[in-house]
Amino acid sequence: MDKQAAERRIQELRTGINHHNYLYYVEDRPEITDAEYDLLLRELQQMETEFPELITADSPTQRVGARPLEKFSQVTHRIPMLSLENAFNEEEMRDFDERVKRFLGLAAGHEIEYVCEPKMDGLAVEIVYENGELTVGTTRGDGYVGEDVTQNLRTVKSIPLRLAAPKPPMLFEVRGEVYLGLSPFQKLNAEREEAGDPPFANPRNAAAGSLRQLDSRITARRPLSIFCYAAGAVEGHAFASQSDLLATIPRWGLPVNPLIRKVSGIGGVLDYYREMTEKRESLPYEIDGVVVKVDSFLLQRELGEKSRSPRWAIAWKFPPRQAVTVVEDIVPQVGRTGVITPVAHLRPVEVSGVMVSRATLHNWEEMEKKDIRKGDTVVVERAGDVIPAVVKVLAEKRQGDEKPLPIPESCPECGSEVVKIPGEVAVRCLGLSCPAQIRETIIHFASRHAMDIDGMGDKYIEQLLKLGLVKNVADLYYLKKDDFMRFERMGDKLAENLLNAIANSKERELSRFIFALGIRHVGEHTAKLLASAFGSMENLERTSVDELLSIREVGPQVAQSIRTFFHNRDNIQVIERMFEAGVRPTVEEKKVGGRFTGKTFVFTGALTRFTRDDAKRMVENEGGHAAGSVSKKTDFVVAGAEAGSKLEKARALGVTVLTEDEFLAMLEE
Ligand code: 3B9
Repeated sequence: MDKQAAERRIQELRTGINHHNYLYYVEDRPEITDAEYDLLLRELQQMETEFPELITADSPTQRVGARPLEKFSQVTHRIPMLSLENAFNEEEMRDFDERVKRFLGLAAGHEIEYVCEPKMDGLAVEIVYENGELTVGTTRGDGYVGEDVTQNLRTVKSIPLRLAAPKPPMLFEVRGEVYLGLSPFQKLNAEREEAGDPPFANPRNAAAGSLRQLDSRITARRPLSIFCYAAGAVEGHAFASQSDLLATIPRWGLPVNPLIRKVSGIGGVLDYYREMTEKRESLPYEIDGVVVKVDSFLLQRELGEKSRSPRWAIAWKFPPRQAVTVVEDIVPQVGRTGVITPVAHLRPVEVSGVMVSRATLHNWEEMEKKDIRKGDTVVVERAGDVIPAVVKVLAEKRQGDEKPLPIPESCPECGSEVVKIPGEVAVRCLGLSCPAQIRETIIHFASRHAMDIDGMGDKYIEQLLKLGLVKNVADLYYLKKDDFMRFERMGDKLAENLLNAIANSKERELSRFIFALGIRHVGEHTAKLLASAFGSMENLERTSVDELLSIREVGPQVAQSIRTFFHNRDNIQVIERMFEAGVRPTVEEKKVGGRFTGKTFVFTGALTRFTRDDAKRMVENEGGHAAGSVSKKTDFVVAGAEAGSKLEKARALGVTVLTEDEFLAMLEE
């Protein structure tokens, strides 16, 4: 290819990639699959290797910095990044509304226009665009001086390296919250525990830790996101109001939380707060309150600032999801990879509507640092995790007979040697045939996100092991009806259902199969990467460390772990036996030309004809997208019984509402 043709193709690729990035991160309705996106990026990378003189700083390939920094340099914010005053109840919120009106000389009955925003529990940052190009990114710091984390912010995929505006302003400083979603947070912590690194206490700390990495390659591996909510210095454009700002910046390619709404008066604020309190439980990220801002910038200017916070905004915090209870016991629990975790058995207590009776203490180092002992009275928190955590001990409640749990000298399940690897926090059982590890491996294999063997719960797996009917995952595929009939309380129908569920799992996607194997450091995401890069088990089994390392996002630790797994003859044999029993992992080919291409669905209410996971799969198989909340961009809302606010919103926006049967009929057309 000559240079001119290369230049054209490179430009085309960059425009395309930026467009798909925008559809994915700002509009939340991708039109191509991850694999197709990867292909575009790889072609661009290839071309830039061939024509290095054509590389520019805003090329989508230039997100990860060349080398780690020694330290972050300090940057003074042109306009201070203020903090927010807090309100903790309705009364304090009403006081705020009255203060605003009094200050502005408005009648008590006047209804101020407010913009209500979810308060993301993340890390405030500022990103500077000069003539449309991202030049500097900083943390908030103390509000006046922050740290230059440009290299790291560039790795956040939802942050555009160039504004999408045709005529971008000369200077645009945008502010927002960088956060880590709940599911990436849980995944990250699971990986860290497996690797023997201390887990993060909450998504906020994980986001902060990720953004403060001197090596941006580490940040790049953490799927951070951003929602923007304010501007700093702006030259060459004027915004009239907060709602004007928030309507404009998505058009420039910057993500804004779709739950933000303009409301009238304190009544509107109260409704919004109540709605978010409910929504909070089902959001894919943590919020810790709502932020209420006077919409008009004219009024904002009139109100001005107090010493560190504006008079025109307030954060109405949610009550913390904490409760006080007693640690009745601390029990060591052996996981799939042999890591032994201390788990607190608690006197059951309700934490904002959910009964909690167990809490993970993560590891001995954590437990000793917090000095948690059997018998202690503790504060438990249900934070960004399904598993509650112990926040702290109420030392003043000690009687004197509380006992710490020492590191076990041998595995509590198999008696094998236990090691604590220096530099790691994990305590591991070294037993190769530890029944706990085998049990957890099989439970993982059958679980919903792995082979999804419907109905095959922990209890059945424990019975299969106890009766000696299975010794590894391959044995599942050789079970007969009579084997199940040996269980207590087992009927014909149930046994047949279980056998069918096992048989149905034979044709799961390759990525699920790879994930199900439980290879250390290979989570769902890595399994998907491997499946699309190798396309078959045979290829994956034969691969080299170098070949693995050529995959973006696969580091040395992961590559080595995969090689070690397939180097083990027992593992290969187990896989072979599954294939002999008819297990045929399928290679996923999402349809681009599917009947739902470009369409967004939202499922709400009680579904009876299929599960939410099934629905998502059906939509994605047809090239569509299943979203969590209703917006202007939603094409269809499928409503089950007792559908609530989402259905209302759909009606208000004029979105087509379908019954479950109507949805299924669309698939058959
Ligand atoms: C001077 C959400 C958070 C948040 C502000 C937030 C934290 C802080 C803030 C940002 N979540 N919103 N908003 N959703 N966690 C309101 C404090 N704003 C500023 O820092 C700021 C500071 C300004 C403007 C914005 O100067 C002005 C310029 C023009 C008119 C008035 C003031």
